[in-house]
Amino acid sequence: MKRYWMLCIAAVMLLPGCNTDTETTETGNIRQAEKDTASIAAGAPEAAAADTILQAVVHLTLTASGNSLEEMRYDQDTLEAKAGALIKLKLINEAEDMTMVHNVVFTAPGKYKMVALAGEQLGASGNYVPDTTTVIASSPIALPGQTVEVEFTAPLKPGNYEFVCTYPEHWRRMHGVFKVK
Ligand SMILES: [Cu+2]
Repeated sequence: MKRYWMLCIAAVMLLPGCNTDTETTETGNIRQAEKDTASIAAGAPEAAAADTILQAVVHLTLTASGNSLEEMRYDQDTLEAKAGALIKLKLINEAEDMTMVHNVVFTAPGKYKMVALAGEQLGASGNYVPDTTTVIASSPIALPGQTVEVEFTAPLKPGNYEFVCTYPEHWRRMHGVFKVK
């Protein structure tokens, strides 16, 4: 009986060491969970490939303004990101005129006009975004005064990709270069 109690005391004395181990494990699990969330948010196979390194996150804001076809514009003609980064882009539509409906669609190099014309053909029922591999990502439509968001993984291959508003006729003034480095 005496021996049994001795063992219990020894076990209690060892406990602080055990606690430290538990904390370390928990922190590890939390980090793993964050990583998983980032991969799911990106929703792309590239994200899974980058699983061992934390994916870089780039926050971008693009503002659309102007109240006519002649004045409408994005505030930037160039956006930049590292290859494979998780892009979190906000599109702010500052227009007040109800015809100024915008989106932002990221396309393969040299394809912005082709994608915009295909989107125009689809019309509102297709959200003005064609289902093609030349489209990398697209935001929802932002009505005047609205802000919308889009999240996607930047291409792994560096290059001068493009972005465009695919609402009918808007590609003429609303497009730019998406530099992936
Ligand atoms: Cu537009």
